Amino acid sequence: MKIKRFVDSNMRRVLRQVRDDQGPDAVILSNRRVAEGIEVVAAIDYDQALMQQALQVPPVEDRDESQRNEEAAAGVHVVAADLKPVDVENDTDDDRLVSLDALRSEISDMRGMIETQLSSLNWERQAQKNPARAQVLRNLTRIGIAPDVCNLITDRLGPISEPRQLWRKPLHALAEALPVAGSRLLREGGIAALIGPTGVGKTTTIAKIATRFAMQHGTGNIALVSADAHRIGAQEQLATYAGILGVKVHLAEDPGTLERTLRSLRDKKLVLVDTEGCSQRDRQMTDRLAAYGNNAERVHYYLTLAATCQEAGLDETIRVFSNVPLAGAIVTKVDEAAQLGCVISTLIRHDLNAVFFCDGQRVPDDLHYAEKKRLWLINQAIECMRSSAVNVDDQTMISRFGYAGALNA
Ligand SMILES: Nc1nc2c(ncn2[C@@H]2O[C@H](COP(=O)(O)OP(=O)(O)O)[C@@H](O)[C@H]2O)c(=O)[nH]1
Ligand SMILES: [Mg+2]
Repeated sequence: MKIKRFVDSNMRRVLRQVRDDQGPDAVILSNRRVAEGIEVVAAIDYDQALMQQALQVPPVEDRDESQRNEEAAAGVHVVAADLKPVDVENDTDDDRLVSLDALRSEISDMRGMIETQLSSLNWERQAQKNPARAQVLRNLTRIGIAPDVCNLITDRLGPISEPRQLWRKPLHALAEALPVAGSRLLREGGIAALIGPTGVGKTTTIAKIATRFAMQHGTGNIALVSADAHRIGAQEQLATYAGILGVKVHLAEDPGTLERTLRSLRDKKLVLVDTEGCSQRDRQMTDRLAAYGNNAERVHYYLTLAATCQEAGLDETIRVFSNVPLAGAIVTKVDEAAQLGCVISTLIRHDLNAVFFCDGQRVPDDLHYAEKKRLWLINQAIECMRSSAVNVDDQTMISRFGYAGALNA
């Protein structure tokens, strides 16, 4: 005889555990309420006479009818015990909450199962109806493009007449959909502030832009401003780059000082403002930046996004900085990203113009005009896919594109 103890917060689940573990011939020897929920002791290869003799317990017929029904429904035999059925009358509120929670989670499990099955059917139907479209969605998913953007791109494609278009057409459509803008910053100058979370490469990019500009217009026309009031290290980093270039760094610790500083620098062709690198969750910082935006001088704000970031992080950065008027985005760390689909999807979804792409730490070589590098970025995305050997299986496609929205209606 093999005896085992089972515990769960829910009677039906604990009985299911017994049946799964010990099979239909399992017998229940006892049940009782314990701190973790309901405890059931069950056995297989059971000798009834021997056990009853040992326990001196009433036979199974003496027990509550509903209890017997529940056990019968679960497919287990109860032969003996100090069996006390769950006492609904005397249940405490806590007990009822536990069973309500259990019921809710069971309903949610069932709903999940139905959704998965409908999604699977839905995806199969789509794939049968339009196999080329399904393959294009799979290809775009392999480079990390988000489902909403995949759908947007496939909706723009005409009919696909030969297999090689399964890659070519969507990649061209993706490059076309990528919002980019030319920047006059390097040619004509202006006042530019780089904003974004800590560590994305703002200071490094300022050094790249300043160096490029200096190569064409000389260093006398450039000023660098540090609006990073809190981190000495950040100011030092900018000062180091400024020292190499031979230009001065001006400190502006609050909006008032910044405005005065910018006014005093009116004769400079290019003024680059390095802002505080704080967490993108820091609302105070973006409010301060928005206040900078109110000053009389015309400051162009560029949101700096690291291509290494996950999509949720990129979306959150854009949302948090949405109270600052943006002139465009600078995408850094293209060289380090495992997948470029995230940043490409984010730019398309928010219709945010990329102005520069950066693909390394070298100043100024690794700074590129986004306008001229759309196809290059898409090619880089393909390279990332090849080197990371991403596998997009049916399950991924079902969960991304087969979702049975009807259930939510
Ligand atoms: N690989 C790579 N590293 C970069 C790039 N841009 C910046 N970095 C590095 O990222 C780190 C943080 O850069 P930093 O300019 O200090 O970021 P900030 O906090 O936004 O000012 C530094 O080690 C930079 O050298 C890039 O395009 N590619
Ligand atoms: Mg910095």
